[in-house]
Amino acid sequence: MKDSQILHVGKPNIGSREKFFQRMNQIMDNAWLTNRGPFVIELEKKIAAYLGVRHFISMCNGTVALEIAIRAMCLTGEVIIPSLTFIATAHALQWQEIQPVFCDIDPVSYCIDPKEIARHLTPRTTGIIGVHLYGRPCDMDALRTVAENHNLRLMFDAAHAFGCSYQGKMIGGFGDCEIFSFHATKVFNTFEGGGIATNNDALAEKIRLMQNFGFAGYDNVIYIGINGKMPEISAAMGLTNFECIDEFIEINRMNYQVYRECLKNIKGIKLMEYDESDQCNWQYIVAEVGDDYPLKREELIKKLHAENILVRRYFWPGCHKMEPYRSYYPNAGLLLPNTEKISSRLLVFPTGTAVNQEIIRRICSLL
Ligand code: T4K
Repeated sequence: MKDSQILHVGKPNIGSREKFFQRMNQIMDNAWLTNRGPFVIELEKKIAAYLGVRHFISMCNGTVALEIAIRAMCLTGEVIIPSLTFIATAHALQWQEIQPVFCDIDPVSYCIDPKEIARHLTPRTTGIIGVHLYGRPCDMDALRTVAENHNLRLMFDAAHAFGCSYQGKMIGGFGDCEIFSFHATKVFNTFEGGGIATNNDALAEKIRLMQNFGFAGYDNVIYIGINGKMPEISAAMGLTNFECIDEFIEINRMNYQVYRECLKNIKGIKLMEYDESDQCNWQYIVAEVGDDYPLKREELIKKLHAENILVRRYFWPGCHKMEPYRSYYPNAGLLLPNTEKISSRLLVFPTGTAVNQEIIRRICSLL
């Protein structure tokens, strides 16, 4: 079986090769490969304008963006996050010896449930990281109220939410800052990459310094820093793909509609809905496999994989059941009933430019 015949979740969307190769040549001519070259600067400007934020600082990936944002915001002690997320959200804290405290999700939005946060607060709590899971926004108003009431900092892991909005405002401008991932599997990719969006000038300045080892000019280091820089080649890919972002999102939207139409009469398969009154990127096709479906989820996965349809279980079993958290907090699941139930049912299907109507109809007919 050739890999091209396998249907992956997360197959990259790739814009014009010609334009990308032109930019690659330009990089060679410039002999400027990294350290805030012209393509990085251009991409940052374009993304800041797209998100409607004062600052967008590109990064080498979303995980380092999270780590730097967490450090720049002086989060310490304990930070409340949902357990239903990619493991990077938790690891970015633990890597810095900050304890991720897992909070349950709302069963409809799959995002952190603001009503559940209070029970997790301790004198060591310093912040909340909401995750816009699958690009669907958290309940920002409720989260802001909880954060303000308890004097906590609030940031968002918006790794899935590039191109999405909340009540008409682009995601990127909420909380103290929001981080994005531009990994190959995302609706918009820079091979590897990501960034931090913020409207806070002082925070942006600190993030820029930390991303470059803490250098504030030649030979002058004023913070602990790391190397979080995006190279020019990634920015060239970003600029190329950014020219097609509307097209990629439109393809995702049409794919979603075909899935919706084909799945609507399949008992036991419930497709996750998006709020169409806001802008969505439609990047994840997520369904819950219910008890009334004739197969258990794992049996269904086996059958689909046998047909080379590599559906995924993002984000089963929840971070609290992965190491080291499973060992550190063996009873965390007791306060996470929605996370446990929903993660055991989720199934993510292929979408993006790699599929078309015919492929989607075939997948659904197998179901
Ligand atoms: N926060 C959240 C909420 C996130 O979801 C993520 C990343 C992050 C933070 C961290 O951002 P980064 O540091 O990654 O920028 C994949 C991605 O690697 C990861 O970026 C993403 N979330 C996560 C949801 O998915 P894996 O371990 O599932 O990747 P893998 O290798 O199994 O690939 C996924 C599928 O994509 C495969 O079926 C094959 C296909 N694929 C992948 C690549 C890289 C391709 O077809 N072509 C490719 O080039 O994590």
